[in-house]
Amino acid sequence: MTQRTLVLLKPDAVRRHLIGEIIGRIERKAGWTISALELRTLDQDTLEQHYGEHKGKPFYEPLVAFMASGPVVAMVVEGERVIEGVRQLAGPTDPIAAAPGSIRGDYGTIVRENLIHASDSEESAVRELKIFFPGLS
Ligand code: IDP
Repeated sequence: MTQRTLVLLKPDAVRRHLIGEIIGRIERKAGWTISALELRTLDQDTLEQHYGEHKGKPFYEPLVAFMASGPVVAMVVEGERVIEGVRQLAGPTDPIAAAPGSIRGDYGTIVRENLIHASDSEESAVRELKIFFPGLS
């Protein structure tokens, strides 16, 4: 089942010089391809669209401020079961609960600054890819 997913390497990953490490892990999974990649500072409108489901939650405003605090790497990754697969590579939202070997488990300690976003379903992937890469066919 070939799929496409949206991956964001968050501002903490860029600031900590971890993007090569994280991209390398994704690239080395057999058959997965990075088909678009861009370093970009996100504006409020994009972040509101992307994280709209969390609006009103206590972590929403600090999350948006953090996500706008520096550039992110936005990527389209394609391949076999890539939506589930990148979520597995990332690990759970809380990096302390994430297993060693996962990206969040290896590099994170703070729930907000958890290095990576990856679409969590086919429906989210379609919605998020339209926000970040509207030109994709
Ligand atoms: P996910 O990124 O693992 O899919 P979501 O629940 O969609 O997790 O939350 C989006 C992002 O919001 C998380 O990746 C994290 O950066 C932040 N976040 C989620 N829950 C909390 C929290 O309880 N405190 C602070 N930040 C949070």
